[in-house]
Amino acid sequence: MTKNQLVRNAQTLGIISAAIAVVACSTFPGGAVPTLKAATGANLPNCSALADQIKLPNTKIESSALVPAGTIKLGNNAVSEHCLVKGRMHERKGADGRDYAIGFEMRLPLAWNGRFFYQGNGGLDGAVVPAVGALGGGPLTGALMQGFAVISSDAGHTGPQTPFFGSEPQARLDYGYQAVEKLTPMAKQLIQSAYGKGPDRSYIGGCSNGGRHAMVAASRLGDQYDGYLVGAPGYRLPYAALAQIWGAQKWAAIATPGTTVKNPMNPNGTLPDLASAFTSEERATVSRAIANKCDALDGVVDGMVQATQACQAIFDIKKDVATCTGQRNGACLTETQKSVIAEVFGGAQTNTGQRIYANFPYDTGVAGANWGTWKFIDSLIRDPLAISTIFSVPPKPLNPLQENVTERLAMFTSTNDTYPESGWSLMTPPQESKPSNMGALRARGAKMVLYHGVSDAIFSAEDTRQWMERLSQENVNPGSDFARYFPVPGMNHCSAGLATDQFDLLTPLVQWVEQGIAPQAVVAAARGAGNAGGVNAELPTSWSPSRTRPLCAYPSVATYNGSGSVEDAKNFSCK
Ligand SMILES: [Ca+2]
Repeated sequence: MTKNQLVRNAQTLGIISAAIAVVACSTFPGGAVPTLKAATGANLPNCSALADQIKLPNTKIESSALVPAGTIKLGNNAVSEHCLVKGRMHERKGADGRDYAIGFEMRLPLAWNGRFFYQGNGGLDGAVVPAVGALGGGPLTGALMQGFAVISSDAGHTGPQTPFFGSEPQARLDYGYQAVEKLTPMAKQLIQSAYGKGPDRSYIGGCSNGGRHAMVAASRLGDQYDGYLVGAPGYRLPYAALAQIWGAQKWAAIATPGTTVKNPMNPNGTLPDLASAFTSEERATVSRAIANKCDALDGVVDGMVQATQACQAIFDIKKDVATCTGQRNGACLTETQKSVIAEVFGGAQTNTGQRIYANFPYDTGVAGANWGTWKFIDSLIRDPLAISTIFSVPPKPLNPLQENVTERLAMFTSTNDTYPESGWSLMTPPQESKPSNMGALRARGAKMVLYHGVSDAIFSAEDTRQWMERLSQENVNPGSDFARYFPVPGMNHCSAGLATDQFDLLTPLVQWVEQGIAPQAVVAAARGAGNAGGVNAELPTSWSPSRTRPLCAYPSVATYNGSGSVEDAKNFSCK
């Protein structure tokens, strides 16, 4: 079966599920969901004149210039000729005396498909990442290449202002959600001015903090976007970051005393070697133990554990990994290590038992380098900086290994005269724990597609799964007719790991919004030797370099059909 055939099969499944949803909708509140009218394209008549022509409130357009075809590539694929517009919104003097603005760029295809894509960027923002709307790990395609007009922004601060912008009251609000609120209507007006009509359909997407931006927009800007592509959403970012601090203290307690590693943020500095608590060899051992227990649950032993939920029910770190009888040798864990690992996977809690963040699923990608970097390095650098400057009221430095996480937790919901909005409020979607406010979005015909690496070490895939479950419990996703979640087994944070991490979930999202074709299975590829999007060097040599798998809408699982090559997605079905 070719990729197109698989997509067609998925479409058939989608039509069936859509039909079921229509039949069933009379029993659910809200009624049937509409399919929105498809976008129609237009051509860009002029690029260089735009900078002088476009006059928008609170906006300075700095330049507009043609970018020739092929100047930007994703993999071997050239982005066609387009117009690059650069500008700034809301230039101002900050309370800290620094100059702030919301820097942005828009890339406008000469042959436009009638759609707008807001590219949410990752990390702490602070950079206008090229507005190509790149999709999936090792991207081979993106929104710009597909004909969207794309915006990207720094979310209101520059790189040198990161993370200190977090103490400037307006800059932290812009980072949290207000930059998206301000840029969205501006971008639509700019598109109107450039093409002679505004976007017919609008989409927002990103991964990590970009996924958070999309998730927050679904809650705050439900009338502005028709499709939300939510990758590894750090939608409870302050809590995920605090869980990292809590975790660092757990690792530190069993790390080898006196060992250090280089501090990547400071060439002359060192950090405690938290990885000595759970070495890469030991993580590979745990990965193999998970595979030994769970690989066959999806019908084939292929080095991939697709049946994540079934695996959680049977994998037991204490029983399924050898216990060291003498010195640690990489192939076993001590009882103490097992206890700490179980505690970290079980999810961070305060010393009074209050849950700080979600648990993490056991999955083979625990062996990935990215997993270790997040747990053992970023927990000592990135997370403390973000917590101290952006999420806390008032801002207050912290030493990750000394911090009282219970006291810090209270600072996420506190306010004062300088910071009238709490860190929790500015970072998370309103009513994130009770997503019934998604009902209006659903009724309007908007759609959400979520994805998450099951072996993400910073934002837990379990947190995303639980959000989906809450949607169902509140009856705002009957028949999965509004939101669908695609876990990516083995994948670390947004890419990498023991995974097929190269995929395009935007195209199926557009088909769902504009054609009513609900996605059930989307083909993802491994990035083995020769992959144009960049090779994932951690893939086992036993895998074909071009292995493919369907990503399956939760709770269905990519299950082997019983015959045919295990390297080919066509021999798997979502069951
Ligand atoms: Ca398997």
